[in-house]
Amino acid sequence: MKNSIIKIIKLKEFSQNRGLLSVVEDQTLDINIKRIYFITNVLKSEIRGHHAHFKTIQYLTCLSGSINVMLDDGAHKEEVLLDNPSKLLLVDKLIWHTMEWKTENSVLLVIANSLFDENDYIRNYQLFLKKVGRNEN
Ligand code: T46
Repeated sequence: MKNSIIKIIKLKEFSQNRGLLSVVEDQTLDINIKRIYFITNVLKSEIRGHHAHFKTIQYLTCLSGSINVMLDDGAHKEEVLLDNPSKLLLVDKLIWHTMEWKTENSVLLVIANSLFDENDYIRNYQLFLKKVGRNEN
């Protein structure tokens, strides 16, 4: 049986009556962090992503609200709901991904191992399938 594409890291968390504190430390991740970005002000049902990266490896977490992430390695598709800031989802290179905002104004935080480079994006699904050695028919 094939391994799941979904790899979740559970963050160390400190929950008291003052709220929830979650920690990402250098050793939590298998990457050297080069960039952090966050996506805010998104309407409910909006779908973003629709691409893969040649080299970039990322970790996604939903800081507030809920976002459904679909991952596709060219052979299998899997979905995971990010609805908890203590869950970090690994999105490896050469994984086609889309993110659907299940709740308006959910906040997506992304930790990446590269600086932004548009040439690292594969935005055409057929090219993606070719790159991962699959052809759709
Ligand atoms: C990803 C998912 C999870 C920059 O100029 N610098 C940056 O660091 C980023 C991330 C984006 N941009 C520009 C590129 C586009 O002109 O911001 C614009 C919107 O980017 P995009 O349409 O790719 O956004 P999403 O939400 O579809 O994808 C983003 C990341 O771009 C992508 O790498 O994996 O979040």
